[in-house]
Amino acid sequence: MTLEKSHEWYNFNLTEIKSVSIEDVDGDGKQEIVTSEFVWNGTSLAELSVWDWDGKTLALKSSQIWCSGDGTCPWNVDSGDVDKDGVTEMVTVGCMFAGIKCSGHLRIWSISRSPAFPLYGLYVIVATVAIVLAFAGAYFYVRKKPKTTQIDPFEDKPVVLARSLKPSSNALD
Ligand SMILES: [Ca+2]
Ligand SMILES: [Ca+2]
Repeated sequence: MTLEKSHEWYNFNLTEIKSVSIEDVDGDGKQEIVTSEFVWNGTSLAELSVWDWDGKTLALKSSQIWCSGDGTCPWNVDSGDVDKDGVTEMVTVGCMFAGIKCSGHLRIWSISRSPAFPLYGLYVIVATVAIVLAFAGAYFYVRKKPKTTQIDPFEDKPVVLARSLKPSSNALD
């Protein structure tokens, strides 16, 4: 077994990683490492972190800390497109104190996607310009191409419409 990467970090006084999930949670076609952490800064906090690992560099892409009550702890996280809308959800489950009782605590998260329209709009503009240029090129090509003969409808034989481009020696005659 080969260790590819080791990363240690803390937030506030205490950070405990409780669980991990691997999924493409931001829709960029690459899988992320999703972790849930218990964090303590005098109050119990929960943290959800999304990491990018490209084989060389581990980078934190997104994180969220929250407190929903005393003893908040995200014991587990899993990811998937739960509602089949094309966006991957991250689901954290854990516990918190509600009064004197310890309650289950489930949250559903997602990463907002940048709208695809700007890129789509760019494609439309490029395609439109290409089509206009193609038509313009074809138009000027056809116009510049000299017509040499045309059938005379009355005599039913070819007549010469375009003569030689060389100036005639008796052009002024
Ligand atoms: Ca991704
Ligand atoms: Ca979804």
